[in-house]
Amino acid sequence: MRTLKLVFLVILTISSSVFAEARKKPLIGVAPGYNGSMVSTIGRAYTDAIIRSGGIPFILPQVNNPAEAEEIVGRLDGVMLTGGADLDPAHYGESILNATVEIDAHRDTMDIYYAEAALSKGVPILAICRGEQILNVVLGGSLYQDLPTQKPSGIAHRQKTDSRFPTHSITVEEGSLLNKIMGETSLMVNTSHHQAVKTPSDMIKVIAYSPDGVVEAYQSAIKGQWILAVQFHPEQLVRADDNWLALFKAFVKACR
Ligand SMILES: [Mn+2]
Repeated sequence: MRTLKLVFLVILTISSSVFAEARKKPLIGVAPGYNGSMVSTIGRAYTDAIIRSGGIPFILPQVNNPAEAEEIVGRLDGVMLTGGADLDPAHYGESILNATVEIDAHRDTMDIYYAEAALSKGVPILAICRGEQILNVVLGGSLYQDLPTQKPSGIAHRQKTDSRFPTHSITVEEGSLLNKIMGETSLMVNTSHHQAVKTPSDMIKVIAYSPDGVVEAYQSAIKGQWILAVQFHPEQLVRADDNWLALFKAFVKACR
């Protein structure tokens, strides 16, 4: 009888720890911006979206070299690259086009370390706005430096209205990751970007455009790593429209 009790206890302990492991929320690195080179800042909307979707956000610290970024990402289940200033065009072999290009060299360095670490570790990546742009550049693509002069159109890609609400449409490729997640081939999105993908990297597959032909989303062209990159700001849209939670939930699920 005592042996039976003991066996039962052992089974109970093992199974409960197995289930606890399965329930563990994924830990997701979130790339912040910087106020100088000593202070990190992150918009709450990014971390809220991860929390609401069942993940635990971890604000990526400033590091001194790629090895430190690799070590940190090695402990994480996913990486989210976020919005911010323009990229230095030197990263895709161009010089600064005009005075509208406002770069942040320190942020470029940190984002490139973390993007490369996330690619080498193969963890799921959700790249938003500037994150979408820098990931394309890290993978060998290029950008429009100043969208209004290099690709003028009737669409203002820097909306002046509340970022929680959409202002332009996008067409989404049937069968793409974004189509599967949102269940639509046409979506209304917000827009707050100065730059955009010009030459897509060979490693990515563009899956959404705005009506004026600007790249608004892409996924990995190679099977194996979960990558979704969007030019719009779902972390703001989700504050007003719960439907957008599906995007973050799909990311968090991929990170499990
Ligand atoms: Mn746009």
